[in-house]
Amino acid sequence: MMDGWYGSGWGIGAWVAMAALMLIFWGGVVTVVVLLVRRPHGGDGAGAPLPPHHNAERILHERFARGGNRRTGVHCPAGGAQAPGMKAISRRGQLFLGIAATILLTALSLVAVGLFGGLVNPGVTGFPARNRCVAPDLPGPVISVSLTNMGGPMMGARNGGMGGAMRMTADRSTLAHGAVSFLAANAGTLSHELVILPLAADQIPGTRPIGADGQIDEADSLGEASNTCAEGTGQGILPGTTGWVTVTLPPGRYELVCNLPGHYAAGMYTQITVN
Ligand SMILES: [Cu+2]
Repeated sequence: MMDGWYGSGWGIGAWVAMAALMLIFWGGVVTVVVLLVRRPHGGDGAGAPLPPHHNAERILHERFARGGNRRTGVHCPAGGAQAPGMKAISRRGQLFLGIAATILLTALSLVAVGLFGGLVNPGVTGFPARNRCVAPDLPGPVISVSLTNMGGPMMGARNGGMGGAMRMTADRSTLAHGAVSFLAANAGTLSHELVILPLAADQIPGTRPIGADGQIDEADSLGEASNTCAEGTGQGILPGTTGWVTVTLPPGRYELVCNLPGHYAAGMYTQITVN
């Protein structure tokens, strides 16, 4: 359900805006080309001297006029300005060709941007079709959790000092006890995960002691989503993809964390309350 646009670096609005800009751009290019090609064929322009860059074309036509007619059937009018074949395309035909060329160029540009973006930053900028995560129908209420980080790949490589650089946000903070599913979408540029830890009565989220390895103790984990495009435990949720997990939670407070080295310290935690 939450595949495709969710977690993609570009929203649908950005793609629509880019498509519109490309349409305008290519429309302009095609219009200019059509005008340049058509200009010498204007009805009363036949007598006007041709600009230097048309010399080659004129020579060609003079050659056709001298010896080409009998063999090729190509005919050039006295003005010598009409290209062979061009006269066969009507004004409406030119308009149609111009529109078709504009649409084709726009489509090719969008495909190129989508493929190029996907290659440069897999799963983040590419077309939604590249994001193959389609979560099955998950049991119970489904909490959508967003995993994000700002900045480049260096961010979070070391523990500490990056407070606020990473975020974990859930689309709700309270829910009823029982079976619940967490759907974690990685909208960042690094791998992330979602681990569910119980919070003691007086425990404040974000204050767990952090070890020398940049991680917190997750021995009492109730479940985790750290599998790319799959359920449960794995090697981390890759950028632009999702992972999910279903757990049964008794009433209480819980802390959702990302326990990849340095990420908890950088701010990847949030609290939920089960009633
Ligand atoms: Cu993380």
